[in-house]
Amino acid sequence: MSGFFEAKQKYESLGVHVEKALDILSSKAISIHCWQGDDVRGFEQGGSALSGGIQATGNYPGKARNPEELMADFEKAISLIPGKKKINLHASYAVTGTAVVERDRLEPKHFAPWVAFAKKNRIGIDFNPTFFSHPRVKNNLTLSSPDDEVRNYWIRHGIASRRIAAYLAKETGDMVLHNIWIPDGFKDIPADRLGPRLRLKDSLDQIFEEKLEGIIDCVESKVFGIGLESYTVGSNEFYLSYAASHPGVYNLLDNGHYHPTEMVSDKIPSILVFFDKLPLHVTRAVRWDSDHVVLLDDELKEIAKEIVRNGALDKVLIGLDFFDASINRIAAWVIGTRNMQKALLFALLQPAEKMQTMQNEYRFTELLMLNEELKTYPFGAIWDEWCKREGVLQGEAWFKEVEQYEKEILSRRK
Ligand code: RNT
Ligand code: ZN
Repeated sequence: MSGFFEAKQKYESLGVHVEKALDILSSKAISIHCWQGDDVRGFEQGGSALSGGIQATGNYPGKARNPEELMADFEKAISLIPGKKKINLHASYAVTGTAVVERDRLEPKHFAPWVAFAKKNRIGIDFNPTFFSHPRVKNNLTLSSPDDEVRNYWIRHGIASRRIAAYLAKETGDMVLHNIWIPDGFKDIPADRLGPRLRLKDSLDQIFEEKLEGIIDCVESKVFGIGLESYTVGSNEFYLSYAASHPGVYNLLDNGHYHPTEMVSDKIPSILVFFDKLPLHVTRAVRWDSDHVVLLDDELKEIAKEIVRNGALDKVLIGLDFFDASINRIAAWVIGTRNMQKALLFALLQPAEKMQTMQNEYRFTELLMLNEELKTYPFGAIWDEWCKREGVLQGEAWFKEVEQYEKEILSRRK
């Protein structure tokens, strides 16, 4: 006996509909980023050194070195992850064979193998243009560059990427989130803070000009990057204002991209007041935007609660964004994704209405009490049951499979 029935009764005595919670959880897709599998290197000429103010630290052996390896590793990971999944790709993961293809010349055909992969695994795709780790990034500037040649190159990359995203949508029959993040910024105090932002606005306007079917456009802000500590062109105010004034463009929240005491969980309901979609990059920042593997910590639970209790599971597009190169990368995917799902389940098992009533009736003591009591409710038994129903290994049993895979496959990669 797993204790599921007792656990279910306990939640039901609070008015929580457990079966409904499990059904909802099964239908919510989590977009898993391909770039945890190879430390954000991509496939261009065997992979590029990561730049743009982000860093994957560590040197754990066995990272994927080519499309075949990355696809195999990803398949291994998703076989251990319950529920609905998508794969999130970057343009730098184009499959071009031996040909060197400039980023502004990328075409849908370079992603045909990913379409086949998605169809085979019955998952959707999300897509990102790659504005970093490339010689055409001059002085850490792309879409805001004062150099027209540089700026136009990256505008063309953005345009090409949206067309690829539309192709992926058509092929998979699923909406594709197209997310623009650029590294642009300065290490030291800039002489001009407005000019780069005016140029970025103009670049975005050009990129978004073409009307395309099947894609959801979004822009991702940031507070600072490594080596770009003093100024970020695409700041929070910039992109939120851009999205608010450009219907069809949404503002993506990455919870590693704010000051440490600013909480994305509190930003979610603010944005939901004004937007019908809200894309997320869920990550874990340790002292800086370090992109550690997502844990089932208080903020993750709070993020999930804000999605669930506001009835926003269809509006909030959950994507993951972490890259730890110091541990087994398949385990990183499995741990991080399962934690996101655990947080959603934890939220789905809350008597949300009851608690909202307590707030509205000023019963704050009772609310605090219930919040704390819920923390020791038999959540694990419900989670295990869901894993069982989804046909994936429960508890820590999945790790044996990763160890086996490491022994047989990853350890042979040199
Ligand atoms: C960087 C952003 C961005 C990247 C990925 C690889 O700070 O979070 O989303 O992590 O696109
Ligand atoms: Zn991100």
